[in-house]
Amino acid sequence: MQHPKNFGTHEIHIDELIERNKDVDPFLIRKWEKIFTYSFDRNASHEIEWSDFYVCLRKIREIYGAESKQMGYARKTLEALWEGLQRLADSDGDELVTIEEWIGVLKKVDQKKREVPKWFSDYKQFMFKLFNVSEDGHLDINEYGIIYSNP
Ligand SMILES: [Ca+2]
Ligand SMILES: [Ca+2]
Repeated sequence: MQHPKNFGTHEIHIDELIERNKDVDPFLIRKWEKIFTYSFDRNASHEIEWSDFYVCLRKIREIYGAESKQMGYARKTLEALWEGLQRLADSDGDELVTIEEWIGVLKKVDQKKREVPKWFSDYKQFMFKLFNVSEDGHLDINEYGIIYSNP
């Protein structure tokens, strides 16, 4: 799999991010950075790119099989999610979403209505559907662990 040109060149310096975003509560910056790093940046490249979603897809293939319904659904949904995220966050169009671009998006959303972007809820809903969570809406931690364990 080909990586975008600047893949892996964006290190995250949390103090600098806080310094550069003085209009945002440092607590929020730290929180957003954690979401970025632990929920999305699956290959620890310090950017979000298609490979991060692909890691997830590969995991699903391992669990359910390449021809499974889950796999078909996951592929379609993850591709759409990645395209959505690019449109939303990748302001310089280099196929990498950096932490700066990420914070830029969340900043806008958070200040307007303190509501998560539609993209976020779509992603969460996707994970819910895929892993068949219990009806109270809480993700089964064991099922969640499968996908979020190390590749
Ligand atoms: Ca990444
Ligand atoms: Ca970018």
